[in-house]
Amino acid sequence: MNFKRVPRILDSQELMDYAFSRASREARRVSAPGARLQRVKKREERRIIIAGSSIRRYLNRILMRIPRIEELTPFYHELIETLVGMEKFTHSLRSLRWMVNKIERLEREYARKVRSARDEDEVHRHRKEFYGRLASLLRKIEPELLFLREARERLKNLPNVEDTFTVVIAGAPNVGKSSLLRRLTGAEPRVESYPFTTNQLLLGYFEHHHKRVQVIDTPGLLDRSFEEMRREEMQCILALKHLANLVVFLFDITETCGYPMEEQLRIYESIAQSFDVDIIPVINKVDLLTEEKLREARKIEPLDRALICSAKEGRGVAEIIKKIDKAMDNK
Ligand SMILES: Nc1nc2c(ncn2[C@@H]2O[C@H](COP(=O)(O)OP(=O)(O)O)[C@@H](O)[C@H]2O)c(=O)[nH]1
Ligand SMILES: [Mg+2]
Repeated sequence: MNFKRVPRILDSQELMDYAFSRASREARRVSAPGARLQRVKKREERRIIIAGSSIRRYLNRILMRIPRIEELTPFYHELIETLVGMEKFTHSLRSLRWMVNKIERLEREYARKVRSARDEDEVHRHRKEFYGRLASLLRKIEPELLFLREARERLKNLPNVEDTFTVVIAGAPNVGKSSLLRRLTGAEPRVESYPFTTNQLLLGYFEHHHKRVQVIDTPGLLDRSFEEMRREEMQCILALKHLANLVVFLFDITETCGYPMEEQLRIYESIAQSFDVDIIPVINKVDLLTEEKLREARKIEPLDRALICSAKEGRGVAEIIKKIDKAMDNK
């Protein structure tokens, strides 16, 4: 899934300049034997074909390099819907396809007219008329071209995620999400930007029983309750739910993260309500905990069934992997 490969989208004027100047350049090289009229015809026919086909080729390149809508995962589908609107997007692509066919027909029609013209004046008249019709066709798709130009800008920096079993780590800031990600995947995460926000996604991978697992940490995204979010931001965040097969939600009952349990539980609720996958609650920083404190915390739902771990020391991480493995089997 990559919009970076889509070439810069030219507007109708730029497209015409490009096509007409190529056509003149190439037509000058035409040298046909025989009578002057034959030569003029050959040259003008060439101009028509080069002008039309260079526009068609350019539009086809765009169409080919834009990721296929039918192959988009629900995650990207949702992001495109939020960022540019899926309906307008598919409409614009349809217009481009229509334009390619239309130009091809026009090209053939006018090439034929030029070939059967009776004198030079007629040849030039047909060629000029073709240019005029081509220009007005291109002006017709100007709104679609401008829309696609803007869409490309917005979509070229979408995060690169894999379509594989995905665990999203959530929880308040400083509870240990990034530490756990590093523990699980044994590496520094890859960083990807996330649209509409200044936030990033951190991605890591591990293999368990020959199955590949993608682990995502979402600093600044899934670490607060959703009440205070802007609409677009919210929608982008909700796109994450299409990505997640499982959520690991970290609690820090020592509250050294700076967020009281009340707030942490509120964030948990937000996520439980908007993600329809299993959430594994995990109490982190167990190395700082007394038995007493842990017993006390266990009285609150969902901590009663939480796993315990220390992302710092590695304790309990194997149990989290076991749970992930079980969730993969049930998928
Ligand atoms: N004592 C202890 N500290 C931890 C543990 N996990 C994370 N930390 C510390 O908590 C702070 C925040 O961790 P980080 O992984 O950046 O949290 P995030 O903001 O949720 O990604 C860092 O100083 C970590 O070293 C743990 O299990 N035990
Ligand atoms: Mg972090």
